[in-house]
This record gives sequence, C-alpha cells and structure tokens, in this order.
Amino acid sequence: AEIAPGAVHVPDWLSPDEQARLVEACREWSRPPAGLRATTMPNGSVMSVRSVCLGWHWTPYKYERHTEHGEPVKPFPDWLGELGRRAAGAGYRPDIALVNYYDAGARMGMHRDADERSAEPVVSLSLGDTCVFRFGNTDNRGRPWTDVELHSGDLFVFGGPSRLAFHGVTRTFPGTGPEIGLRGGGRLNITLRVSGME
Ligand code: MD3
Ligand code: FE
Repeated sequence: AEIAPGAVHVPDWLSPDEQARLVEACREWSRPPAGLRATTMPNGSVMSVRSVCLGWHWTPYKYERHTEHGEPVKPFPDWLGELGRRAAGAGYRPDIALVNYYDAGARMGMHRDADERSAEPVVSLSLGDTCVFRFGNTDNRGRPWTDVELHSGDLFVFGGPSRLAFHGVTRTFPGTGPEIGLRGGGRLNITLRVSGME
C-alpha cells in the first residue's frame, strides 16, 4: 500500500525464517566493539532507542567510518545489499545499515533523515513487537501525519517525495512479537541506506 507518494508499505514481506535469521544477525552486530549503544544528542539528552550501524557510523549529524570511541564500524555485508535489491529494485546499492532496538519504553521523536548525501530510497524492515509509526509531512514535525502499525516482517520503502518526510515511532506494544528469537522481547528496525560518500 502506498501511504504517501513514494512511501510503500508491504505487510508480512519477510518469512518467519528470514525474520529469525535477521534477529540472529542483529545479535552478532550488537556485540562490542562498535556494538549496540544509545546515542547522546548535542543537547545532552540520551536517546531511548539503542542502535548499531554497519558500513558507516551515524552520530548527530554525520556519518563516519569509526565510532565516537574510535572503533572501526562493522562492515556492510553483501547479503544485506541483496535483500535491499529485493526490496527496492535491481539498481539499489545500499552501503549503510542502521539497526534500532526498542525496549518497552523506547520511542523515536519526529525527525527527518537528511545526513545521507543521496536521494536513493530508505528500506525499513521491522522485527519483533508491533509499533505505531508516525509518518508526517515534509515541512515540519507537526500535523498532518498518518499513524501506521508496523508488524514483525513488514517492509517499508521511502523514496521520492517521502524520502525527506518527518517521521517517528510513538510507542511499541510489548509482548506482541512472534517467536523469532528476540529474547527479552522488544522491537528491532533495520534501515538500509545509500550514504553517497566516497
Ligand atoms: C522515512 N527509524 O532509523 S523506520 C531511523 O522504526 C528511523 O526505527 C524508525 O526513523 C524505526 O531513522 C522508523 C521508518 C523510516 C526510516 C527511515 C526513513 C522512515 C523513513 C527515512 C526517510 C523517510
Ligand atoms: Fe528516521
């Protein structure tokens, strides 16, 4: 379903097996060094979402090859690029994966993803607990917006005019995820992006 121009939601895109394999991969990627951590914003606030990056490390508001602790960023694996091409088309060449982990209380405020130097789409894959994803407009973080439930296995592709829309996650529903090995529950979101660097 196209919820806005360029924003396509495909419920149940990943099989249960594929979801379980991605959860296992996220567990490996979460290990230090350059593992899962909360991002501190320039105003000193700490994000409730914890994340890990592959390919390029995001820290507000830029991408680098090393973390803020000088650790080399984990590589972006070829198989993840293949998955991205299945989602967004044969010419898609993502080189960044950003994995977000939401525990029961985690939220993501309204923001836009403008640090990539490319207009290529962002591919989003959801795993575990259901969440409310808020898709806003391209002008400001306020209304109008559309709230959409994202379930485990769902694909979202954000391209064209939607690429720079404001968006966020207002809540998750603890305990709603399927049995895919996400021990302790919660929600994972994997976004694939094109850095436009090098
Ligand atoms: C629309 N993640 O990592 S995924 C993010 O569920 C982020 O963790 C949320 O927003 C999450 O930046 C939402 C949906 C999403 C991701 C990237 C987008 C929507 C987007 C980039 C541009 C437009
Ligand atoms: Fe985002």
